Amino acid sequence: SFTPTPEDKFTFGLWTVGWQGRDPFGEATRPALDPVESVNRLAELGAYGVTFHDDDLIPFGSDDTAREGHIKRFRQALDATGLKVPMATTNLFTHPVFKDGGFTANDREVRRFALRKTIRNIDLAAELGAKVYVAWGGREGAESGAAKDVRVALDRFKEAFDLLGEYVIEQGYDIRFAIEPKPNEPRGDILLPTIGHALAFINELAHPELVGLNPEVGHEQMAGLNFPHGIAQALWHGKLFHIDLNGQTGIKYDQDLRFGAGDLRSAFWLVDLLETAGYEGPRHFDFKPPRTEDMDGVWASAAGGMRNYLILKERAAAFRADPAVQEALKASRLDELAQPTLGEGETLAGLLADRGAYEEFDADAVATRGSAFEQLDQLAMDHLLGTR
Ligand code: 3MF
Ligand code: MG
Ligand code: MG
Ligand code: MG
Repeated sequence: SFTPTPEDKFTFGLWTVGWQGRDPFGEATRPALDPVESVNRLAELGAYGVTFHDDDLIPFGSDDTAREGHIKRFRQALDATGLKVPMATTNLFTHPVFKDGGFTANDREVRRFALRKTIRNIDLAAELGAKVYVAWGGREGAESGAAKDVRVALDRFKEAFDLLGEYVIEQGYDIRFAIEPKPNEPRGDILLPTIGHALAFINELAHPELVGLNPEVGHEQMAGLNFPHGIAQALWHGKLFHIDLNGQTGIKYDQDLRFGAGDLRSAFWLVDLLETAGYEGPRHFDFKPPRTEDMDGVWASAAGGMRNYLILKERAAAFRADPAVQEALKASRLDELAQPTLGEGETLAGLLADRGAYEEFDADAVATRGSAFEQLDQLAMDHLLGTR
C-alpha cells in the first residue's frame, strides 16, 4: 500500500506546509498556519517528523517568555503525536539585516549576530533531539563583481563552520552540520552553489567529519545538473547527512513542487539510489504547495509527495527484482564495472607488461561492441510506467 507510516521516515519543514504563498509578485493567498496544527495534520498523514527554522517556531524578536511559550506548545504537540525533530536550521535570510548574508556578510556585526542566532537555535535543536543542523546560505552571495571578494568570503564561511563545530564539541552535542547548496535565488549568485563546490569546501574545515550535505532536488536541477549523480557522489564521500526532496521542471526559478512532480525519471533513479545505497536518514520534503491551493490543497500536496515516494520505491524495487533487468544489467556490463581494472594480485607493472592491454589491443574491434543501454533503459521506463 502507498499509505505512509512513521517507519518510512518522512519529514516536513514547518515552512513548507506553512508557506502562505507570498512571492515576488503577489501577496499571501493562504492564512498563517499554527505549527501545532502542522504537527497534528502531518502526524495524521503518517509523517515521522518535522523540522524548523528558529523563526518558523519563534517569531523573530520574541522575548524570552514568549519564546518559552512557543517551545512549550510545540513540545506538547510533539509529545502528543510522537512526531520527531530530526533536523533544525536557522533563518539567516528573511530579516533585512541579512540582506548581504549571515556568515559571509561584509558587515562584521551582522556575522557575529548570525553566529549567535545560529548557536541559540542549536541549543534548542539539541534539546529536541535533532541530529542534523542544516545551513542553507541563501543570502551568502552577490549580484555584482567587486561587492564580494569570494576568497575572503570563503575564509569567513570556514571561520563560521569551524566555530560552530567547536561549539557542538564543547557542549557534547550529538549534532552534525549539513550544508545545503543552491546556485542562485535569492542572491544573483550564491556561494557553494552545487554539491561539488560544497564537498570541496568541507575538506578545508577544522572539523570536516562534522560537516556534510543537505542537497535539494530542485537546487541542483536549477543548475542543469543530474541530481541522482550528485547524490551518488555525496554518498560515495560519506557526506549525505540529509536530503531535501521536491520537484523542479528544468532550469528556472526554484519551483519547490511536491516530490514526484517535475522530472519524474530523475525521481525514479533517486528513490532507487536512496533505497539501495543504505541511506538511513529522513526523507525530508522541502516543497511549496502552489499558491493556487487552499488548505485542502496544501495537505493533498503533502500527502502526494509521500505517496509518490512510496510508488517510486515499489517501482524501483520491481525493476531491480525483474530477471530481465538482471540480464540486461549484465549485457550492459554493470558487473564488469564493479571489477577492479587491475586483475587480482596484479600490480601497475602487470598492466604495463600486458601486451593485450595496448600493443595487441584491437580498439576497432572492441569499439563495435554495443552497450545495450537502450534495452536496459526501456525496461526501466516500462517499470516506471507500470507496464511490467
Ligand atoms: C531555499 C531552501 C531553504 C532551506 C532551508 C534549510 C527555506 O531554497 O531550500 O528553505 O532548505 O533554509 O533547511
Ligand atoms: Mg529550496
Ligand atoms: Mg527548492
Ligand atoms: Mg531546501
